[in-house]
Amino acid sequence: PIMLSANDGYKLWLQYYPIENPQAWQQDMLKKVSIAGENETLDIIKNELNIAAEGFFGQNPSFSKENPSLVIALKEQLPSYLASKASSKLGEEGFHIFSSDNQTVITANSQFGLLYGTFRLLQEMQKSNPLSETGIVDSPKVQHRVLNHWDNLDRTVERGYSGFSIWNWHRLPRHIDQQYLDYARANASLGINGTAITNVNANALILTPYYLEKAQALADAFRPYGIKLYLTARFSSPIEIGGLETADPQNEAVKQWWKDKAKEIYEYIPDFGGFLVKADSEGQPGPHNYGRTQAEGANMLADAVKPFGGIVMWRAFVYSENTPDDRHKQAYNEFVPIDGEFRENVIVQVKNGAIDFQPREPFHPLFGAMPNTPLMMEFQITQEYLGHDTHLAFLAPMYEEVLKEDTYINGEGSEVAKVIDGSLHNYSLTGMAGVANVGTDRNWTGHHFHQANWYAYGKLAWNPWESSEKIAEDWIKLTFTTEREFVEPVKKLMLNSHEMVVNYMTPLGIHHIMARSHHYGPGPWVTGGGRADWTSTYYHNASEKGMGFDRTLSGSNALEQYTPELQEKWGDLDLVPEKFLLWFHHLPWEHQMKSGNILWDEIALHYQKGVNEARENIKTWKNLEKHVDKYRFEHVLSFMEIQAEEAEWWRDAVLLYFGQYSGLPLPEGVEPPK
Ligand code: GCW
Repeated sequence: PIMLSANDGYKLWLQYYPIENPQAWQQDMLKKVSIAGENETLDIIKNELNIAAEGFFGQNPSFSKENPSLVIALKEQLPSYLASKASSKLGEEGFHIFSSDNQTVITANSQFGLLYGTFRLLQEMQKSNPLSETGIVDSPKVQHRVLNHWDNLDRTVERGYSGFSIWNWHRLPRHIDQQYLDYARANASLGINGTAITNVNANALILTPYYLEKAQALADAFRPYGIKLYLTARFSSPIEIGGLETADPQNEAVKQWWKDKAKEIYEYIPDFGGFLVKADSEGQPGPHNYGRTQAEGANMLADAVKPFGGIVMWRAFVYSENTPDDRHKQAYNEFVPIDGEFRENVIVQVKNGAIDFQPREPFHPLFGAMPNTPLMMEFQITQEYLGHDTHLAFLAPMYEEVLKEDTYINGEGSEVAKVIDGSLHNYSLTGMAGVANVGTDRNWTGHHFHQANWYAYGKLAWNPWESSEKIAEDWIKLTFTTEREFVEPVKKLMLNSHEMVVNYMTPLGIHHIMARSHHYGPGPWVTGGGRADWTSTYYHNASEKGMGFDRTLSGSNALEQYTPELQEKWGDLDLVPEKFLLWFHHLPWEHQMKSGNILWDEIALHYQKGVNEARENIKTWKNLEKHVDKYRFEHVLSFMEIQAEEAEWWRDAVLLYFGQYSGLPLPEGVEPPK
């Protein structure tokens, strides 16, 4: 049996493991540190330097103003000869790390800039990257970098696979658990500056004094880390907790109720970030209940928080079973006509794809289509449709694929990332949300490697142009070791892992064929009974004639929601990337693929490929045993074995099911089902 050790993963990417044979610059830098001023954030910085120096070199820095090796100060506090060397482009949250004579300087315009700079410097040290001549100048490209917790007040987590909610409502507000601070610290180390702590399928009770007191305690704990707190607002709250008869956004009493509620919240939390809202979707109440638009609903809440500087993040995940149209088209149809009707402090939060966090989706057609309304990205970090906790899937390549896709809205070079950083339409508000995968598991995220998805989200929210390769490499070095023999194979494995999952779950544009409601494992057979748009057959349309969702002119024509450049490319069988083939087209089983195979064979070979890759990962990992502590080694191995076994389950289930329709034998190289 293995005893739990310090390496149970709790320390995430902040391991600060000993630096072997440290170079002089590494050791010297943390010897004598001068920190200008005193406040809680500076205390956090000090603490961080202590933990890091202890971990790296087994020694603590001395904090002194005399001859410091490291100077941490706001720009305005620096002596002029240093201030003149600091970049003038730091903004509110950016930082500059540079060397001058024998000193290293971290400077910024705010405490939080200093905090981010400190974390960055420590990360560079752990990676043994010496500072370049110019040092590091960096600032976030997105304003609101927010985690969304789908955490319920009873501590269950919707789509959460890493234990229970870390918010212990029973002990709050009096007990502030160390885990809250560790959570805030981990976020700050990535530059995440907001957290919406409650489920978007919201419980109105969170807005009552009993819970506001608890939320206040969390907000107080997070504040020195630069993290703002947001709450989800249930649209029917005025009825449920306010005693009103309606929640109609045009009703004066309702408007006043929200204004009073906002005022009350700001008494508890003076820097409250604002509301996150899911309305008119999957049974949630919303403005539709009163014949009002999404803008009318959002604006009412926006007016309420406006006097206090709050914002409303209004989700575009609006679709209804009563709309005969392809679900793919509904959000676009609903929101594009009201572009420009939202208040200035509303940002519309759009999932990366039009359906729902599938292993692969083309980008959501709303990106680029609302030049007059700020849009923010919503990525899912938790793996609802990607094997939950046990299937290793590094999601940065999936996020990157969406961010770097060209919308062509203002001609070539109109990437989704430019919608998100605001540059394409000059948005005054920008943001990115990540649906958190954090829970009470000792290692926070279930699978050790899924810590990397939290990390990746943070890095991409800071800079949507960051590459997944860099993210993977940095994360591995910070979390495990800098040894090349470990870093290279693990990086390769991670970078391929999302595609591997696509291969054994939903290759070639197949989507939403997971088992019903829990979405774990295959369920292509899920038909009828309940909502059509929650069944697999709605999406794959398999029959003797073939399979796929025809979204071209002959079908739902969802393609029309994209620019002509993309319509041309994705609508044309010769041009459409095969990864989107069955997303946009319904094709016969004998359709000729680029490889020369027919569609059926190609599908089968993808499933087999996914299985082979999952098996291969086990071998790769076993070869790396000597580089990893026993606990993490065994934990990851055990999950990889589950994954390989379940990749087979996927392959067998899906091929047996579709095989009934294709009536074709499995091609050579595909193992017969067990
Ligand atoms: O992905 C789907 C999930 C729901 C979720 C919903 C949403 C919070 O199956 O559990 O509800 O999306 O994003 O609102």
